[in-house]
Amino acid sequence: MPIQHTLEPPNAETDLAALGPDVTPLDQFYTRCNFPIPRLHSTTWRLQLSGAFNLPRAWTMDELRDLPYVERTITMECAGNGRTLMTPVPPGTPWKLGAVGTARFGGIRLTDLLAATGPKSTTTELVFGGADHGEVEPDGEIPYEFNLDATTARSDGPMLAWSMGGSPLSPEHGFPLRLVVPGHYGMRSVKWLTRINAVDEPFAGHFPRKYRYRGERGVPEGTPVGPIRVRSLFTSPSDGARMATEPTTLHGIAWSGSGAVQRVEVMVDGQWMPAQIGDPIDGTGHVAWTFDWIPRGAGTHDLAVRATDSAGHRQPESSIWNEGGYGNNAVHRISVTLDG
Ligand SMILES: Nc1nc2c(c(=O)[nH]1)N[C@H]1C(S)=C(S)[C@@H](COP(=O)(O)O)O[C@H]1N2
Ligand SMILES: [Mo]
Repeated sequence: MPIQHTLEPPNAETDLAALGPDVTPLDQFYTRCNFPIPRLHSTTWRLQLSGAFNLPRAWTMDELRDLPYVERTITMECAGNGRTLMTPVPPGTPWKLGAVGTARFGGIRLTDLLAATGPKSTTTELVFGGADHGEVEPDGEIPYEFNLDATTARSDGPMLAWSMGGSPLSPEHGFPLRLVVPGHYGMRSVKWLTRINAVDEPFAGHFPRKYRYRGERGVPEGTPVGPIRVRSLFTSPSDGARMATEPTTLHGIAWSGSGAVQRVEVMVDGQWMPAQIGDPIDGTGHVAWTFDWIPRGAGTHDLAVRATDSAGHRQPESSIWNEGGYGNNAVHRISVTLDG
């Protein structure tokens, strides 16, 4: 069952055993809500385009459905995933490692909507607005809003999705329409989308100001949190498992926002060895991996897994701290006890 952090608004993460090898079961998919869920009706709902569009107007769901339908399998991960493994633990939702999931999204390409509405050539960013709102420090009452640079917005990846796993989006995942930006941490994938504003200067709203790397060794101060950092996880066995002393297959998943996963290595008995990786299961090079382990003997064994992506990024050996607790992609370590 998912691990519930708060009920109102719902924030819950997935048990690692429910991740992989393919899509995440919908009822287990992690949920991250900053504010109460807005209850929207698809008949009265509109997507209002404003700012520097040639055709700034409101779209109904039926009008959006006239654009070419696409379906894509996409891995989403919250930027705070793994926060509680940093020392000291930064403030924020106390995610362990299950704020990640893979789903089949259905809807339209953002670029097709932009082709139909023509943001002016001066547009540098699009600001996506959700119908949810609430009180934050120090800004007071604000809606959820996040920006996306115009180049990424016009690329083939981002989707406006109305379905997930073949069903209409559920209220907690953004009904009736959300943005999904593959390869970027989840905060950019605005749920309950009702507004897109085309602007020609950097958007300085609360959330893009908050989601920055601050105080992280080796990263320029204030770098916006962006692409998902390469990461791998054990999905079975789970940390602390007790098993028989016999050959066993270790299972897991690996993904990256800046290139396909190229290599997964498992450490047993203090030595890194290659795991078998399967075909990519989504458009961002997410894979399932296995490792056939022949244990040396009974007792407690420390295991670790790390991935390398096609851009050459490899997971760090241990967590690298920052103020917000974002982007922690340290090597995943578990220990299992084999009965003698
Ligand atoms: N409107 C709105 N969109 C949002 C959020 C939110 O609070 N409000 N949370 C964001 C964050 S931080 C993440 S990680 C993802 C989570 O999407 P999910 O709940 O469908 O898994 O939604 C993003 N989009
Ligand atoms: Mo997030």
